[in-house]
Amino acid sequence: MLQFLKELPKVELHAHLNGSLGMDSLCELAERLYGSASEEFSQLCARFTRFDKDSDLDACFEKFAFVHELTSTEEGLRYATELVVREFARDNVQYVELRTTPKANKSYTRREYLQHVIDAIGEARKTYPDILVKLLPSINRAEPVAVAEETVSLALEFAQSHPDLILGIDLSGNPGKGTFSDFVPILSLAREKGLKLVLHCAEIENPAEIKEMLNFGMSRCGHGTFLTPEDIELLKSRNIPIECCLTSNVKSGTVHSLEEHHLKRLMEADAPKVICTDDSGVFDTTLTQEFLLAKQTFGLTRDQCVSLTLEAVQHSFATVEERQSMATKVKNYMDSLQK
Ligand code: 6MZ
Repeated sequence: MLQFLKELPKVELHAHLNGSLGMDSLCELAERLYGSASEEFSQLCARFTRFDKDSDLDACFEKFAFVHELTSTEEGLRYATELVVREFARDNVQYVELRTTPKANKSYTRREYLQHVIDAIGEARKTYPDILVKLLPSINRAEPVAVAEETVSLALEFAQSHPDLILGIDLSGNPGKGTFSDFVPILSLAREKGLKLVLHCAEIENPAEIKEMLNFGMSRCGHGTFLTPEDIELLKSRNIPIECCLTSNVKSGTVHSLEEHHLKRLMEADAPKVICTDDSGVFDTTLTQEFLLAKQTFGLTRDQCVSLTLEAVQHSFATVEERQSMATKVKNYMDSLQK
């Protein structure tokens, strides 16, 4: 099954750029930036200790801050982007929608941040032509609304110049911080102007906010851990998929164990769902591994893994032609196994 899943041309719809750098990539990045003999390099490696079971969401947000230090220069950001594309390509992911929060610091503005990521994706695709990459700029809900307004404005501008790359806006960030309603006007504007919306919703227990988000609507729902059976029925009736990130939820402590993961309830309810990594680097996983866990925990069959992949194809923001081509790759793979 591992080999089958590894070779399956997979589709990743929920991946944060700075969370998707695995240990090897982080070391490679640190080495490139500081040189392996430097004090900075040894200090960085020592700080990047692996997550343990007691980790919680706040601890994982500290880990992002660490990765952000490595991507705080143009060189670091560009190389990190290329490494992330490489990681997904090596896991035989044929399509990935990367999300990232444009940042401003002494090396770059938010506009330059996006430009560097776009350029680096272009470079990476030359080396890894088999993977199709799309970009969803993220709003960090812990930051002021003015930042979100700049992000949406940049996303709209870059969507004009790169209509095949920038497809939507993600709302993410520490779910315990910020207030969803503050972002409603800017998210509404983004949607009116044609950007798709993917919202982190129900990652923590907050019934009032969950209702507000569901009323507002979204193209896909990130996590959905604390959705009620009624909420799930509502999403099902609107054909809105829930992006399930098993390892992320367990390691960040929002779900107690794999066995208790809501993927089971979604399967029982026959609700739309996709399997995703979230932060494959920070949580030390791959999309192959997430499918394997779903198989080991809930007994997913090969056919169900293929159906979930085709479900992800349909819920991606790719064009009709791109989706057809993705589905064909899956079909060809399955046909090749019959021979
Ligand atoms: C909410 C998350 C997240 O944007 O710097 N992010 N937001 N819940 C999660 N579950 C664990 N995982 C990642 O990638 C890292 C950023 O993505 C968001 C956080 O804002 C994090 O800082 P970028 O590329």
